Amino acid sequence: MKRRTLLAAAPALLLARAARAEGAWLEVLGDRPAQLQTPLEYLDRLITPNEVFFVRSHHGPPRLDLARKLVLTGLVEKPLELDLEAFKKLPQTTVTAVLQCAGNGRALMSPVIPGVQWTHGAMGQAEWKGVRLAELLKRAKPKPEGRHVLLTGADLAPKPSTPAFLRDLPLEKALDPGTLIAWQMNGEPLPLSHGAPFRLVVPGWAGSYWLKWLTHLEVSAAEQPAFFVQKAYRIPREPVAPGAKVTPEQMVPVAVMPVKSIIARPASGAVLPAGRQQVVGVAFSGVAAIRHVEVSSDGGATWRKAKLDGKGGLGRWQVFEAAVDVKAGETATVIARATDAQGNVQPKDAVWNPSGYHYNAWHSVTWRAS
Ligand SMILES: Nc1nc2c(c(=O)[nH]1)N[C@H]1C(S)=C(S)[C@@H](COP(=O)(O)O)O[C@H]1N2
Ligand SMILES: [Mo]
Repeated sequence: MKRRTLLAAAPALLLARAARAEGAWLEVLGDRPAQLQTPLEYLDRLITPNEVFFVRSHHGPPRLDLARKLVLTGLVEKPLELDLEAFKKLPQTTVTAVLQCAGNGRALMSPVIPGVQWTHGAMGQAEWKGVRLAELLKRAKPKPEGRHVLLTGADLAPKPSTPAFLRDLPLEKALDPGTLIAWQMNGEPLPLSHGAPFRLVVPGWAGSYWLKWLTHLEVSAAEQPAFFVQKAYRIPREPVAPGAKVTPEQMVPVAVMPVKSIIARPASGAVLPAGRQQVVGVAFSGVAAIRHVEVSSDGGATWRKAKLDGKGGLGRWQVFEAAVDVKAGETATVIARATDAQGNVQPKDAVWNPSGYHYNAWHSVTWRAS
């Protein structure tokens, strides 16, 4: 029996463990805690299966505790405390959205930047189900001074000197009808690695806002003062030269994801039969829906539109497809370039920044026809 078939016959829990432990479907970029990347070949479809969905965290998961409560306090008239059962009784909403780490593509920036060396696979799209954060806030009734929602998860820093992963969501984005507290991912209860029992879903914004293992939301007048808001996940407002000094005042939070597309297949370096090949990938923008994706076979001199599949929307990816003909013995290099409905065009080169965030340069693949 092939290993895939063997795994398919195993109970779900075993399957998840086997897939992760062997790294057969997720590329291991780090361990203690695990940093797992989705292989490029899976980024050719509207929904990324849970078993191959990238995993990233700073301190690793807490223990699985499905009885852990969700608390909403701070500047509110009526604090809330809910367990999963009570949470499931609130009005449920489903949102399809891209979760992408701000550091996706860091490995492709030059000069080299320290940090997890993600190439393309620190992103995935899932159908998230849960309760709108706006719905919870409506019940809790924020006081007029409330401007931020401070976020705490159950994952602990490994030692007291390491900062905890505390984050902040501006109240305006918390009230956005797309912002959810999810307990389901692709029709299944959230896996522990993706935040069980509760995680935040913030369509259009980078993964650092999608807090996992969520335990505490606190409405506050001031922004979260913690390390991971004030020092990390920031980018210079204006581009800076590598090595240049950047003052804290020049930095702004990494939030909205810029327009981007990547090609999932053919795989670069492949030798394929001569004739027609379909170039397939995904495209999205945190600003607006995708307007179109174009491909070029001549280094960007001329472009033609690819076909788009799936529903468009802010922070939601669509699959694109374009046929490319290559004669025997020739080598093809195909570039993809996405444009969103606000007119933002994916750039040839990404803007280098000290932490390697928001990489969105043109992606190309090269194959030879035999
Ligand atoms: N509690 C908690 N939530 C977290 C993190 C973390 O370290 N702790 N990492 C964030 C980052 S940086 C990313 S990119 C996403 C990754 O989500 P995933 O592992 O479900 O793909 O989770 C976010 N939520
Ligand atoms: Mo991230």
